Amino acid sequence: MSGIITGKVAAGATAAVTSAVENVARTATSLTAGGGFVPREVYESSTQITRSYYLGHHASALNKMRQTISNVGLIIECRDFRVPICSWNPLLERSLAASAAGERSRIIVYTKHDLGPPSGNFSKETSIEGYTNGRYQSGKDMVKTLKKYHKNSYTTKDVMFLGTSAGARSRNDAPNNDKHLLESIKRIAREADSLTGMRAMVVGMPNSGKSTLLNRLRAKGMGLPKAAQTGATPGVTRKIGTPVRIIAGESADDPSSAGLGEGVFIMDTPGVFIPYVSDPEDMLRLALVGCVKDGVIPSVTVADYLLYHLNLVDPKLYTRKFDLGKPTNDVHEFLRAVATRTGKLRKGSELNLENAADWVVQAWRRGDLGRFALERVTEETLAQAVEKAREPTVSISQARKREKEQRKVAQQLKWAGITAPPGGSVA
Ligand SMILES: Nc1nc2c(ncn2[C@@H]2O[C@H](COP(=O)(O)OP(=O)(O)OP(=O)(O)O)[C@@H](O)[C@H]2O)c(=O)[nH]1
Ligand SMILES: [Mg+2]
Repeated sequence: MSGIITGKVAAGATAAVTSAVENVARTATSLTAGGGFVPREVYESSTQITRSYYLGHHASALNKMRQTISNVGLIIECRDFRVPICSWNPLLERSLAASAAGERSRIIVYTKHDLGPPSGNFSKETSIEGYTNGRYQSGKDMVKTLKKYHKNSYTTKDVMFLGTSAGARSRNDAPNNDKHLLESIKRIAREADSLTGMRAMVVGMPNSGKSTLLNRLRAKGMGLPKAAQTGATPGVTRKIGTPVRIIAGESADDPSSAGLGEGVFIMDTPGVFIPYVSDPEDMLRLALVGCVKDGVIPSVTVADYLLYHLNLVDPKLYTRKFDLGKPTNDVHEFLRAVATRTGKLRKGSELNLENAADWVVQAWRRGDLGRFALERVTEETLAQAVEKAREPTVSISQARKREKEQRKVAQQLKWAGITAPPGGSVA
């Protein structure tokens, strides 16, 4: 199958990517030569970065979901609040939207809100440069823009922002919207008005928090224990789950249950990735949040992308923590400091930069190195994403062929003394 990557492809790209990172780091260091620190304004992603993580079980899960969908009245789609645009999977949406009765109802849940930018006035976060100088969007602004945007959709019945209290800094910060979400699901079930109740399916990209959401709804709605396995790596759920009840059926003792039939059941599904990610920076974003299995993109490259953001948000987030006298754009200098501080050593006391890279990425994912989103949501960026999704799905082999041709053109331009724009060789 052309759309499915193998470990070999990922491994083959590793050497090229590492050397690309070295190039970026060298260029960036020279920027600081004049004195004050200048962060990289643009991330020059290598075009050699693996651009897919569409695995065999993603394709077969999607097929099974298509077969099961006719019984499903509601899709609950999870997206990661830190990457609200690139964690949208248009393929999933296109495959599951239609029903015999027309477009199927949908609720969009932005998960991991607690790991995204702060919504309120928190002294610690508001002293962060990236928020005061407007370079990074506040959580409040992101929520407002996304809510307004989804209001225009006929099938999107609700938009919710959820976080877990584990990462929360205040009550506002991890909005406990489970109750609101259950109310919304009940409303849709009543509209469906089926004697047998309603079936909902929770879908989304890998590791976006689908199983966690199912467990939360079951706990809140039925007071029942965890039904789905969860975990910090993508690919924990491999099969479509059996429907589990999250809302009780109609009962004569409870007038508020009228119209719910047998109640509401929800099915967990495996995360499904996009067949091909055209923008290499999107692939880095998805790798950094943990939607792509660690190792598909070399950890040093992912750490370099994190460093790029840390420098733009506020270098203080890491300089103090890792005893670096001054900020740096050089990922190796950064990782040497991380390795020294955290004791990531190889035999013979040599610093282990790969382990340091893994460690620092995990620290950011836990919310220990600043909380910020990797994309800005505006009417323009949202419209661009919709435009991009309209492009026909390209298979990996088609995309590789296209890139090869574009690289050839870029090389010819270079020989002719014409410089192509950074990243310009990729469609
Ligand atoms: N901080 C925080 N962590 C979350 C949130 N939701 C989920 N997680 C964590 O994210 C990780 C992935 O959660 P899962 O529910 O397993 O994700 P999934 O979408 O089912 O993943 P796959 O089945 O692998 O596709 C777990 O470590 C969860 O604890 C959230 O809102 N905030
Ligand atoms: Mg899961």
